Amino acid sequence: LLPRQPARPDPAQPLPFCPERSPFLVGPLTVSFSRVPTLEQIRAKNPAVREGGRYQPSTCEPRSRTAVIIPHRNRETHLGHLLYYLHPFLQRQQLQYGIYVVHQAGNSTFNRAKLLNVGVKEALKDEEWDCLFLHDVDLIPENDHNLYTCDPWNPKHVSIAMNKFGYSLPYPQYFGGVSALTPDQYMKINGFPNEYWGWGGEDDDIATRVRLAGMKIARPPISIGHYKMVKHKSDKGNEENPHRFDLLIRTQRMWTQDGMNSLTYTLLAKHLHPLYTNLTVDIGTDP
Ligand code: UD2
Ligand code: MN
Repeated sequence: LLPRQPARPDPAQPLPFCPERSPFLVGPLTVSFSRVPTLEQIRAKNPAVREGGRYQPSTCEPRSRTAVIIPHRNRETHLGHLLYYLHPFLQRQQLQYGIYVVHQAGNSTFNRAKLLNVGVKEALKDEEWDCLFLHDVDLIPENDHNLYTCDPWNPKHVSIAMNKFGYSLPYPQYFGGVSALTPDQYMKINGFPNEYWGWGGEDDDIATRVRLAGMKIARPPISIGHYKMVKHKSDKGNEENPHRFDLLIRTQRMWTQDGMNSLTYTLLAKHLHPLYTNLTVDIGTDP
């Protein structure tokens, strides 16, 4: 007589929800940039990640489907560090997730906020994501209790304590680095501004949009929102935006006209890399 086989989950039966608190969380993490992992090494450590950088838990129904959207150009080393830490981090949180890298084509001035709008638009064509994580490529979360889920009521600013600022919030309205919005919240603020070319200002514009749309900024506890930023110099093609203060004066007038409802771009390529979905996009040039 053969021993009875353990019951396989019946594909017709819905899986139970994942527990409210994942049993795999470990809390504070040690993050080091001394070695740059190769993409092969990262793949080998994350065998359950599917093409396009997608994952979902096999034994339970995730409590959030989260898209991580990363604006990118010419930061391959940083991308390696981020993917190395982020894939296991998100799997320990038992999330369904996808990672999108939005790559600005060409050499004209960089535009972080517009790239994020493109990422949101494209990601929502793939899946009904519950939560959008807008994520600098060079910021690594240092505590996995920092859940990559959204606040149901308010846009969440997540990278609140960075090594770069002595692990404290630099100023109350600060919204740079990593933030998380539901698609509804994202549309309610008309997305991010498209008109900030070069470094700076766009994050403060977004914080103002949140307020003007009648919401507040949610934040995780300061002890949990820890991030380590890879040290870097300022990039060629992302010089300080000299117009940022003029633009910030106009946010109140402009936010309903400049954003998701005025977004134009050309998607040049969409490639399902084993560890992320790469979107290469022509977003035009600084006028
Ligand atoms: C701060 C904010 C950032 C943004 C920026 C002003 C923090 C931690 N972050 O970042 O969210 O508000 O100020 O615009 O305070 N990038 C590329 N290639 C480039 C240039 C930029 O990939 O050539 C991407 C990359 O994801 C990078 C992000 O844009 O992390 C922000 O640029 P940054 O890291 O140079 O600016 P930083 O650290 O002052
Ligand atoms: Mn940075």
